[in-house]
Amino acid sequence: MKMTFRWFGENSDVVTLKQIRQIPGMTGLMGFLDYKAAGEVWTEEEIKRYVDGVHAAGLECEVIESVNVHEDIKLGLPTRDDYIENYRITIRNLAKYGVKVIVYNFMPVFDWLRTDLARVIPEDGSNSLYFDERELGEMGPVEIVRRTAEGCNGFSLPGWEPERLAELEATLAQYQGVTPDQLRENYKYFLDGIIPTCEEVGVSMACHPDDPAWPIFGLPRIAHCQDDFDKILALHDSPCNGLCLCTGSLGSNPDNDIPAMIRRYGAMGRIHCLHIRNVKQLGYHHFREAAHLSSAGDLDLFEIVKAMYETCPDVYVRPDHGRMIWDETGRPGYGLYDRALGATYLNGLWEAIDKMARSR
Ligand code: CS2
Ligand code: MN
Repeated sequence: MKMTFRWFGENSDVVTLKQIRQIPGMTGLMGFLDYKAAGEVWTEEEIKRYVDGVHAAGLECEVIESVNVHEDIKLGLPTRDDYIENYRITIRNLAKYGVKVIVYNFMPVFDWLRTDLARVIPEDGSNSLYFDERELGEMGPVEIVRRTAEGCNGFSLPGWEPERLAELEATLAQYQGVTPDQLRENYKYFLDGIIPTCEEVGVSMACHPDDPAWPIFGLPRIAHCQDDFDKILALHDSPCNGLCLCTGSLGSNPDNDIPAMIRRYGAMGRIHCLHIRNVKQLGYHHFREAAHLSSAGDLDLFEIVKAMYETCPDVYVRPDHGRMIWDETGRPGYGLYDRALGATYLNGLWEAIDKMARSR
């Protein structure tokens, strides 16, 4: 397990590399250039600047997140070939600076979606990201986007680039009538276009699940359960076509057996990284994000780490979102303290599982 942290870059994150480096056991980042629009080439110069800064802080940068896929690719529009070519150039550029895994998603329009970015947890006064589908129905997509933009304390959130959101209604209209099978066909076209490049330069693609783990606003979503992942991996059969197994995203749906999924895809060599966090179920399609500790939510983190230990022990991991605790202010979901506690807890589970396995 290589413990990493999401960092948004020095102009965009209040958390510093020095702070990240001081978290026990932290080896590197899952890095991110948050100002890049979907479809743009990530140039060598900007990648070099980012990676050099990370290395200078004593951290690795072998995983990059959110190289976002342009909607034209997901929609299968004629312009997709240009965007796929840009994606290939970005893969090559990232590989030149030591990147081994790229985390992306194939969700139409939105990255993760919540109805409240700072819902107070009554038991202890901390707050966390929260979702209640009934609120979503009342708000509609445009209102939820406005609220998310207002609630994020002036920070950008992954996948919520302003230029994409400006065109929200038009983009939503383009998806009218697009079926899950059509989306999958477009996904295959994308993978067929990029995976040979990945194989050539030694980069693995890691598909992040839909979050929450079901369709929203009538949009097709094809990455939120085992059946979906089986289909995605079959779209282009290569070790470079893999997964970012996010326990919190998948865990929003209690039907997903996450340890079993880790075992299945870990044994196949198709998990390239994990995002680990806990979820507290509050009702049907209603949950909040919880502290990592198993007893704080509904996921069994011990079983999750054990499944990882047994099937994909060398994988990159990061604590996913955290709560806001100890009066910290910052980007919702991406504060320092709770994510650092999460990393420490995961390292503790790992040490215990490892020592127990060795002492047998
Ligand atoms: C991540 C996603 O931080 C997060 O919530 O789980 O934003 C993830 O990085 C993207 O979906 C990948 O494109
Ligand atoms: Mn995640």
